[in-house]
Amino acid sequence: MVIRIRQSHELPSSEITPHALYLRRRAFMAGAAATAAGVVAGCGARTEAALKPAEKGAPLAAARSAAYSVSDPPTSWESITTYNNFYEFGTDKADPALNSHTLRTRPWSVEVGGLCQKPRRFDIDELVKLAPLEERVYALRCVEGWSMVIPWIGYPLAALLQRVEPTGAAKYVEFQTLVDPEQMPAQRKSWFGYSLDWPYIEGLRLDEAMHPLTLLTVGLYGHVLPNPNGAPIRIVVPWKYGFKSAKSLVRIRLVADEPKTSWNKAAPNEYGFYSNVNPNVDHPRWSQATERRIGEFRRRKTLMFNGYADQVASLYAGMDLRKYY
Ligand SMILES: Nc1nc2c(c(=O)[nH]1)N[C@H]1C(S)=C(S)[C@@H](COP(=O)(O)O)O[C@H]1N2
Ligand SMILES: [Mo]
Repeated sequence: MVIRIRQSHELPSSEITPHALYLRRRAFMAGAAATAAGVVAGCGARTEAALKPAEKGAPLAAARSAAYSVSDPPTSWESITTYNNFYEFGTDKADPALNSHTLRTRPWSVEVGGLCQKPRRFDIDELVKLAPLEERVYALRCVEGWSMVIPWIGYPLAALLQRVEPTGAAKYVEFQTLVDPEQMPAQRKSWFGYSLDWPYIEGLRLDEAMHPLTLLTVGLYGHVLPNPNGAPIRIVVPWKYGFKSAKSLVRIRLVADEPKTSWNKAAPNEYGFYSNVNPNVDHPRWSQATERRIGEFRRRKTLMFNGYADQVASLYAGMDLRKYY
């Protein structure tokens, strides 16, 4: 039996760790009982540490884009930086805030390559200046059934992809997160005995990647991106479940075939490649009709494509969204 230790944390996380529970159960069934017991011990030790919101890093100036912002009030900095999914630092919501101080975000570079005319490596400080920064207040809907409203800073991924000139053979884009167990403790083999395969891989169809809503993201709330949110650079795809928005990217590749993405590999019947937010297609283990907006009391209805249907529905014209979930 796996016992959950309550975190000393303002948000009750008990009902909303289905990603983690799945992996935990899978590891358990594979005979990793000893490791599972270790998890409990580890959690107990960590509850001693106080959970603090991320310190604000360097300010990052960006004008708010009205056209690409929702009007809902943004979730607090504290919640956005202490209630995270970032499995490289552990599977509990508080783990990224407690453990991500070991991530070094300078020097940092991102290799952009694959099927393109001008593949190259970009230094992070060059990437931040590659296109005008905008603030965009986006809704984020996690597949687990909670949501936030987050004022990101970045620019469309399209601006970067155009620089490298994708060839006609490029049909998809693959995103890779850093692998470094020294910096990302949950990548150590000894950590839990269950987790995802590293690197964390996500992907989009090329037209999705080129859509103006798809944001290459380097900041949050007027400051550089804090570590728990995927510093120094991540992708944000607001009409898809949050796990599509891969953090701490080191590699972006243009490819011909649909990338083999981490969550899809872990549980293909639960997490499809597309993973568009869709209240009409339930997860095999729970309904997707409603969500809990962090900071609100009552659940609210989940909107088709997370409220971005006007802008993105045409990308999926003629596709059976039950098949391509
Ligand atoms: N590399 C990496 N990226 C990731 C994840 C992760 O575990 N590792 N979790 C995803 C999930 S499930 C969600 S909901 C969002 C959460 O983003 P946030 O913590 O900035 O709100 O990040 C996504 N990106
Ligand atoms: Mo998520």
